[in-house]
Amino acid sequence: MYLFTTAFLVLTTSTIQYVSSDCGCSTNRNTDCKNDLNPSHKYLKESNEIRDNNDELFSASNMVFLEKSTFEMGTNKPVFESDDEGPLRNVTLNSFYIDKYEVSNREFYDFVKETGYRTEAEIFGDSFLFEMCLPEEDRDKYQDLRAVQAPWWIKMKGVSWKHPEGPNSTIEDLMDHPVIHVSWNDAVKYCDYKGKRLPTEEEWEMACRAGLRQKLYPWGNKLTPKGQHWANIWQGEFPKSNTAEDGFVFTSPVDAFPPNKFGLYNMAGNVWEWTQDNWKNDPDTKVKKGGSFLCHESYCWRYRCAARSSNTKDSSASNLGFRCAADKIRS
Ligand SMILES: [Ca+2]
Ligand SMILES: [Ca+2]
Repeated sequence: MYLFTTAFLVLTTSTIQYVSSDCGCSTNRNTDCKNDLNPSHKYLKESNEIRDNNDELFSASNMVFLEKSTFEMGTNKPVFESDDEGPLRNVTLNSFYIDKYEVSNREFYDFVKETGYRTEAEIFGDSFLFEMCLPEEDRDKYQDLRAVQAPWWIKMKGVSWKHPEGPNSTIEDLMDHPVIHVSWNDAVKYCDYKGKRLPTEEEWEMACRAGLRQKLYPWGNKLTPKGQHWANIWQGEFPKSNTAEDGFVFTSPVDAFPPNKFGLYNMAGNVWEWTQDNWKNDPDTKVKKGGSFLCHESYCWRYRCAARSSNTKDSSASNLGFRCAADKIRS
C-alpha cells in the first residue's frame, strides 16, 4: 500500500501553523495509491591528499574529509514536531568522508554500464512521477494512478532513472543532474560498488550545518540573502505554479548553487537524500534529508538542516536521490 501523508496548514493573519507533520512529498512503494569564516574549517581537510597515500579502498575524488567533531543536531523550535526534529542536542562523530555532490546520472550510468545493475523501479516497472513532468494535456489521463492525499504524484509505468521525466524522456541532457527514481536499496548497492556507504543521519546533518550553530539552512537563517538563491526549491504556489525564480523547475545540475562552508553542494534542496538510518525504529522505512525542488515553505518546509522525512526503502520518485559517505581506513 502506498502511503501519502500531508501537512495540513492553518493560515492566520500573522502565522503559518503546521498542524500535522508530513509533507506529501513522500512516495512509499509499500502502500497503495488508492488507499491512501569559518570555524568549520577546523574540521575540513581536502581528501585527495589522503587518497595519494593509497590508504583508501575508494576514490576520495570529489569527497570532503570531515574531522572528528561535536556539533549541535536538531532544533528546539521544530516546524514538524511529529517528525522528531528536536530536541537540540550535542552529537559527537568520528571523522568521515562525504561526497561533495549528489550522485549524478553520469556516475550512475557508469555504474550500470559496468555492473548491469537494474534498479527497483525498473524491476517493479514504475516509479512516482511529479505530474508537472507531463505535458499539460496528458495529466488528466492518470487519475486512477494518483495518490489520494498527494494527487500530484502519479505512479507511472516506464519511469525510472533512465526515463526520469516520463516513459519517453531520457537523461541525455541531464547527465550532470542527480540520479532520481532510485530506492534506498539501489543507493546502498551503488555506494557498495564504490567502496563507500550512505551517510548516517547524524553525519548528513553535521555536513549540512558546516560548522554553523542552530541555523535553519546550510548557509544561515535567511533563505535568499542579498536576493541570491542558495538552493533549488519551489517558488510560486505549490503544486500548481512554479515560477522557478531559482532557475529550475525540476532538478538542477549537482554543482549548481553555492556550496556550504564545507564545500558541499545542494545539501538543501534539489533532491532528497537517503541516509542509513531507520525512521522511528522501522527497518523498512529510512530517513531522508534536505528537501527537494518540490519543497515550498507553505507546504513542505523541509529544506532546513534539522528537517527530516522518510520513505520505505524500496520507494523511488522524481525528487529522491542520494550522496555517499566513507570511512577513513587508516590514518
Ligand atoms: Ca526550483
Ligand atoms: Ca539535496
